[in-house]
Amino acid sequence: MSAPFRVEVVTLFPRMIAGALEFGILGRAVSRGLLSVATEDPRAHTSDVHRTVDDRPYGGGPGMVMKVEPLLAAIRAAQARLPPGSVRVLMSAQGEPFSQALARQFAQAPGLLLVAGRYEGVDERVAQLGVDREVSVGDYVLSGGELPALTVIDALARLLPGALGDERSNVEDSFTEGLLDWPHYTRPEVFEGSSVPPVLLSGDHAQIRRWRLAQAFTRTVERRPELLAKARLAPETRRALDEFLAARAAGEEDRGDSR
Ligand code: 9D3
Repeated sequence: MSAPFRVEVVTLFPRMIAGALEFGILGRAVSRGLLSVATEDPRAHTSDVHRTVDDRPYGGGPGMVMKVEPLLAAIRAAQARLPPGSVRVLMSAQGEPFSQALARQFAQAPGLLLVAGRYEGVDERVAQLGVDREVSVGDYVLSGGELPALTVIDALARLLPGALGDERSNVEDSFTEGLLDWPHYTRPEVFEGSSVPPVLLSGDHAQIRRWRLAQAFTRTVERRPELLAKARLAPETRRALDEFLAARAAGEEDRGDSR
């Protein structure tokens, strides 16, 4: 058995990280030895009686800024436990957008160090001296970098060989990667007057595959058209999409805006 993928998280709230690692696929990846996550608390790298990790911003203004010394010391302590060449990432609303492509990149690295900030921000010298890149999980305001760090860990863990148990999940994903999912149903067949699409009960697996693909195409075109351009599709899926789009474009005049 190979060594686990190692992640270090620098955080003032280590229990936020530890708690999330108990559950689901993440929990199983850890208990199976595929993933190992450790934390380093900057507060352990203070020397004053108050264990100060924040201070007032130069230039004034509201809020506090995370001090550079405890944060850099924590980063260096965590880095020392990781293999050389591990990627160091500051979770930051100013960072590049996180994506499946970045998750794939990180999963290929020897190890990963994630820095989660709190307060109004971290001293810019942490970004300059302590990390290799900055990553955001989306354009909304959170209270700190812990949930973003967990988002990265979760996406990465799913890519580790053996993490999903059923490896088909990742293989099947690869056919429609970058598209929105099709609708899912389970029993009962009718619920409050709403029925399961008959094709799913037909037992005709070729038909079911076609229906699901068409649903994925329709939803993606209608909800997230920008995804289509960068979707990494298998050649057969790409061909089916081109046919779908051609048919849709041809049908557009009679259909108008009523869809
Ligand atoms: C504009 C003034 N501040 C908002 C009241 C800026 C701000 C400070 C600290 C915004 C967010 C945060 C804490 N956020 C993160 O550490 C964070 C984050 C996020 O908020 N959104 C998306 N991705 C990330 S990664 C880290």
